[in-house]
Amino acid sequence: MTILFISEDGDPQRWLNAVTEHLEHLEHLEGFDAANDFRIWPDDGGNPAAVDIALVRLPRPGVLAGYPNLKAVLNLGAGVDDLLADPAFPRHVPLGRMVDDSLSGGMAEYIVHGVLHFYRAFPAYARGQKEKRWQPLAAVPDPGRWPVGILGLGVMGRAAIRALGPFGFPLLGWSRTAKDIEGVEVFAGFENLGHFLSRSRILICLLPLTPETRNILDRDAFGHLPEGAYVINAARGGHLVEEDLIAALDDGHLEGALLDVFRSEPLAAESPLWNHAKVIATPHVASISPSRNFAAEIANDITRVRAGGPPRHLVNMKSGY
Ligand code: NDP
Ligand code: OXD
Repeated sequence: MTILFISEDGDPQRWLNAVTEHLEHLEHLEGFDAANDFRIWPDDGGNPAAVDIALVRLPRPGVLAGYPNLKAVLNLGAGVDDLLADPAFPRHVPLGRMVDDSLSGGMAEYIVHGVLHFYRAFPAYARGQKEKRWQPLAAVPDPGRWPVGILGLGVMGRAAIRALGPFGFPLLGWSRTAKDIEGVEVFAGFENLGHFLSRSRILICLLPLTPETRNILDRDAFGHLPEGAYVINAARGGHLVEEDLIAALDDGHLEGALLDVFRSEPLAAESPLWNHAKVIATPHVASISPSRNFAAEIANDITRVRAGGPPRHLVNMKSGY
């Protein structure tokens, strides 16, 4: 039985280090011998039939289909859209994803930073500083007049909600299924999306990327947002129609955007988003992976899978998240 690490992430070594630095977690696994039972793709010496678990971070499309006896694929990240976009992905194999407190804690910090940045008018003060203009705003704004709408009420959305709770913003949430979350007005389904958007002064996207949610942040959605609204996208670049965002910022309907993810990453040098006066761009770092608990989480899942169970955070192949 062999664990295979496969990554074509921009920096696969970073991921490999995170796995191998903590091999002692794996060595606690019964019968696990790191020297023989852990392999790194591409590995032409090994027998593909011996591989029972694949640890993956952006594997090359088609690669996983070459391992006929997989008991699980464990994704070293939260989002699985890249994996499921591969037509050759072995859909009969249980797919687990990363969920842990340091990933969601990082996201919560990022979202709180973004919301406070816009609410406390930091973009205006940054412009003032450039122009050496001493111009305080008249008063601290009233958080009650800054409703924050969160698209996606899963692990990340709920972490953001918990972190935003103490600031007093009215909180709105949107998800596929109806739910009851204390202190949050929840809207469910596309039939209620327009109403949800029309109430959100700051819109935050924390949805998984699926065929239903692709391009959800488009001209139509921006049209529903109130005049002067802000957009934060920390989910996936495929949610956002970048030209529509730029148009809504340029015509003054939207006031600003904080973007962590892009349709193509790294963001191309010629992208107008780099220099747009109303855009803040960060390089996919809302949650910094690998997280602190990374290796322990993997070891936990490997133990479960080898005992015949599913990974702890199993992806639903039908819904795609
Ligand atoms: P979850 O699976 O825990 O939550 C997904 C949420 O989205 C659920 O509330 C779900 O609704 C909702 N949803 C899914 N499809 C729809 C739909 N069609 N209509 C309405 N709501 C929908 O995911 P996470 O919170 O863990 O992660 C979300 C995404 O965040 C990841 O997929 C990843 O792309 C991104 N991410 C980005 C990071 C970064 O560093 N920038 C780091 C980590 C994650 P319901 O509750 O009804 O099922
Ligand atoms: C992600 C992650 O899904 O880094 O973006 O975990």
